[in-house]
Amino acid sequence: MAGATRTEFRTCPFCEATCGLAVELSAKDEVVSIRGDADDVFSKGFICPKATGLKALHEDPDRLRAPLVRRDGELVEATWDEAFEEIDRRLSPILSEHGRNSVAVYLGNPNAHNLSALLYGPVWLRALASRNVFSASTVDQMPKQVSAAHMFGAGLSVPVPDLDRTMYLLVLGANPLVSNGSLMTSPDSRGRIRGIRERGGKVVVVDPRRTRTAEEADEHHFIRPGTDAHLLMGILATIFEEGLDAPGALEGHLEGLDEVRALASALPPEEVAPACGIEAGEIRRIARELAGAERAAVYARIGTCTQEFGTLASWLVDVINAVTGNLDREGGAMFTRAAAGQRNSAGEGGRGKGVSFGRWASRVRGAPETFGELPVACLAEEIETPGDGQVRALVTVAGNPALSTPNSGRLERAIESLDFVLSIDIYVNETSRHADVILPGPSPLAKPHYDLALYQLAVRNVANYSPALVPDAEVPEEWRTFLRLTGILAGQGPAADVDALDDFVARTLAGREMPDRDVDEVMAELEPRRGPERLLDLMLRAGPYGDRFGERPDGLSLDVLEQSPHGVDLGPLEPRLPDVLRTPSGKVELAPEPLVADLERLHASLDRRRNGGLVLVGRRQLRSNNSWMHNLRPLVKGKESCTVHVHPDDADRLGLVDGGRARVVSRAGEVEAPVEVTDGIMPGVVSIPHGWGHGAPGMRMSVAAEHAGVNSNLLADETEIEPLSGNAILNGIPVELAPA
Ligand SMILES: Nc1nc2c(c(=O)[nH]1)N[C@H]1C(S)=C(S)[C@@H](COP(=O)(O)OP(=O)(O)OC[C@H]3O[C@@H](n4cnc5c(=O)[nH]c(N)nc54)[C@H](O)[C@@H]3O)O[C@H]1N2
Ligand SMILES: Nc1nc2c(c(=O)[nH]1)N[C@H]1C(S)=C(S)[C@@H](COP(=O)(O)OP(=O)(O)OC[C@H]3O[C@@H](n4cnc5c(=O)[nH]c(N)nc54)[C@H](O)[C@@H]3O)O[C@H]1N2
Ligand code: SF4
Ligand SMILES: [Mo]
Repeated sequence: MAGATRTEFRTCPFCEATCGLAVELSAKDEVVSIRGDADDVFSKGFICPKATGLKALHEDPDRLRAPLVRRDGELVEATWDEAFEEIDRRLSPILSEHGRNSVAVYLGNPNAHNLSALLYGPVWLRALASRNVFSASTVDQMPKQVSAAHMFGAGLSVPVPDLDRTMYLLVLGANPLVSNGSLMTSPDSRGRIRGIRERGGKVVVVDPRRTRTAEEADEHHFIRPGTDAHLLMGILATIFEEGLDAPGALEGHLEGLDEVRALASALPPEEVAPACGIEAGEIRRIARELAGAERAAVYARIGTCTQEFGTLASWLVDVINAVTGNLDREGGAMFTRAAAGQRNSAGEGGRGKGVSFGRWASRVRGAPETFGELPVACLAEEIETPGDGQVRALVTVAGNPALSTPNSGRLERAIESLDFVLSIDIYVNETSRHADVILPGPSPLAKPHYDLALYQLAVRNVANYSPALVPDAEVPEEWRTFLRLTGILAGQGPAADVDALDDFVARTLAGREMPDRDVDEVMAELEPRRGPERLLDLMLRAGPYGDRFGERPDGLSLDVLEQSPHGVDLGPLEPRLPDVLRTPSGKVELAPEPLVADLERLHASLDRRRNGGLVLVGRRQLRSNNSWMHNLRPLVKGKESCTVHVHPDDADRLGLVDGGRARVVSRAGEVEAPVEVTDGIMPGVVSIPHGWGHGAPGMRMSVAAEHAGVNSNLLADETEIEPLSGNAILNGIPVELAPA
């Protein structure tokens, strides 16, 4: 193809790493190539194989370009007006007859990467006012948010390891070389982790699988799934017992140090070792090396969250960081200071109201609310169980709960029984095939991008904005869709005045972000921007680096970011205590009462008999992203990857052979998958990746159907949740295997 091309720069929207891309476009706006942006201030040219999937996604003929409405049982194309009329016709009577809670919501992972959804999602949710809000958070990081809220007073006040300066990194239940980092925005995690070793530091990985990250580390320990809290208690106990605790300057900011010292003394390494499968002597050595390191950080992620003791494990990570003096210290675990939208930078710093949980509970199981949402493991029963408040309709936004949530077989059957389903989604997939109306969003290249959420967790303070690159004449940006939905939910009908609603949203935010300034004046300064760009400009300018509308002329604004296509580097992380705190005490709460109370469960688990049964864990794959990128041919080509990993000893015992097939059975369900025998997994543990199991009738994902795989969440048990966070237990599921 001859002809002139141009190169535009933008942030990859697919995962938390926020890599800079150089997108080469033809004169006709076709994507010619996608490479890493070598000048990106944060990623410096790094990308992973998923980035090139952006071209395939942009061009994917299966990606929806028009709304679909179910007519006579078939999903058929409709105009946007027809689709909104249908939503009003079907949804409004359910709301008026059965009340707000009769409509449930499920928000999926891509919402976290979507500027429209981050800014306008709360608007339509407020208009809906249902208590039945569910999201991917309760199959993911909710335990970490709950522990962070208890300790630091806000749910996104999650300390991140200062990867570029630490000298000792202990990683539990995370595989950043494949996932590219989570609750740790860190493009090129591999390079940054290698950097630790190159400067003479040490990396230790704790995982029931020998992952790519483990292979890059100095040391790897297999751990029995679900026992990270046990291990961390053993480490903490050693630190206190051997007098290695050294909070130093931090001590004045800590509350509850003596209490955690006493609690830890009951769980020394010798007590917890049999549960974890890691020897007591090794636990002690890890504790000594961690405490002895000049600068160290403990980092834990999804393997420690989606398990039986997720909130305890999440808490103990930060307790250890604190008592070793590594919390809020260079090279330790630090708080990012984001340029926009950060709760812990807003208003008066140093103390606050904290967060309260359990303000309401789920109707059937009585599971407490966290941050305004209920555990998605409860969704099926809320649909199935008759009575006042029964869920009769569902709105999914960028989510695929039919694959991604526990006992998804039961959930899918429940979804089929609903009176109305609206999916705001770009595919007809396992979930949206049950919808009555599907509203698509545009290609990622046709919308502006700014990582409002993920920059709050970055290992460096950065800001990078990408404008829409190629206009999409057919598909409106999602914020317009959300505001039209808001109109319906507010009883204004299907033809709401989107611009008037947007003005209202912007004025409200202006009042909140710039409380001391006249709203009309602030609004005038934001002219002529509209939609997410107006709100983002406002948040950037009001934020900690902002121009404050003239008060700080050199400060940040969207104008500045527009002139910086490779991003703006705001420097390395800096200590933020006590300003970052929003706890009522104004201290870091080391021993919050609900967490202390949950230790009883941990103690009780020590007596549990381990009778040689197998347990299932998941795993992420480099060229896959949860359930939704399997329709992109460049990412799925090659050998089938949805296999069950089995240790050779277990394979021998069970008569399983490499390349053969196994039937995997749990309380919730069963699947049959190809076997891969590998000593990269702990004996007694098997692993199946999640997000597979495609090809169901009615789906319109032709490539994914050719690479179907199996749905591991048919095996996960929806009846067991972690009590403090409501998080699903997706790792450590008891299973039985037999040759198929
Ligand atoms: N067993 C097991 N289960 C797991 C996990 C695990 O480790 N093990 N991990 C869990 C985790 S961490 C997560 S985050 C969840 C993810 O689970 P979900 O969030 O439920 O699902 P995804 O697979 O991310 O699906 C994303 C959906 O968004 C749609 N989509 C993509 N881009 C856009 C867009 O720009 N606009 C709109 N409107 N739609 C879009 C896709 O078509 C797809 O339907 O899965 C969880 N489930
Ligand atoms: N390529 C790719 N990247 C992704 C995604 C993807 O699907 N594909 N998904 C994105 C999403 S939504 C998220 S949330 C992040 C998650 O990012 P990570 O948290 O890094 O996720 P995983 O790679 O699944 O790593 C979890 C590890 O925990 C281990 N594990 C399981 N159970 C236990 C346990 O009980 N204890 C311990 N210590 N370890 C355990 C597993 O073996 C696995 O290696 O990744 C994001 N990035
Ligand atoms: S690591 Fe994540 S952000 Fe970076 S290129 Fe890959 S998918 Fe995109
Ligand atoms: Mo996730």
